[in-house]
Amino acid sequence: MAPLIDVYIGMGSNLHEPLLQIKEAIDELNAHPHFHNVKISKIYQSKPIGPQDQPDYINAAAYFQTFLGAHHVLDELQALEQQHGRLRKRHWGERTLDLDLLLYGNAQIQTPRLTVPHPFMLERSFVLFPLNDLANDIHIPPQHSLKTQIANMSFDLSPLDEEKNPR
Ligand code: A4P
Ligand code: MG
Repeated sequence: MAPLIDVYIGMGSNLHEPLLQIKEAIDELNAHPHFHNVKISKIYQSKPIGPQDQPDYINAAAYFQTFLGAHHVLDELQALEQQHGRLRKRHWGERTLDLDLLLYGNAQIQTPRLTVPHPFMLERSFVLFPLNDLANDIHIPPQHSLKTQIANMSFDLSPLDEEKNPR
């Protein structure tokens, strides 16, 4: 039987009521038949990385376990993005819902469709601080630790108020 794999994903939105997009995505992850033991980070607001003439982002991270293969997980995440009518106007530009597969167990994957760990995660505070809410002993293959990576990173996110946070 396929092993149960620990998966971490990043979530981002900066169009069409971003907070609502993220909350709905959280509900969809929780309801997903192949995603087990779902946990969600705090929800943050962040300044855009990339083009600056776009709205601020809402970001969060999620953990779940799955028996699905990595490409199958990507299919499921892209299907959720599509359900949110995902618009992709430009590279690193505004979007209704972006779900990035950050870590799939300890795997290193490089195929035309999928690069894991996600290629830009190491330098992105809006990815690493939410991940740190989920677990602080995360290993980022091949040789990074989340703890060391965030030690020298400035905390430039704004956590949303508790009442806006789902959990
Ligand atoms: N793909 C390859 N590897 C992966 C992976 N690990 N996870 C492929 C997800 N997809 C992966 O994705 C393009 C293709 O990448 C997919 O078809 C998949 O097969 P995309 O999300 O449509 O790409 P994109 O939008 O053109 O660019 P990119 O580089 O993925 O954008 P990012 O990196 O997702 O960055 N600022 C703040 N503050 N917060 C944000 O959330 N997000 C972005 C987008 C820019 N600035 C931001 C934020
Ligand atoms: Mg993406």
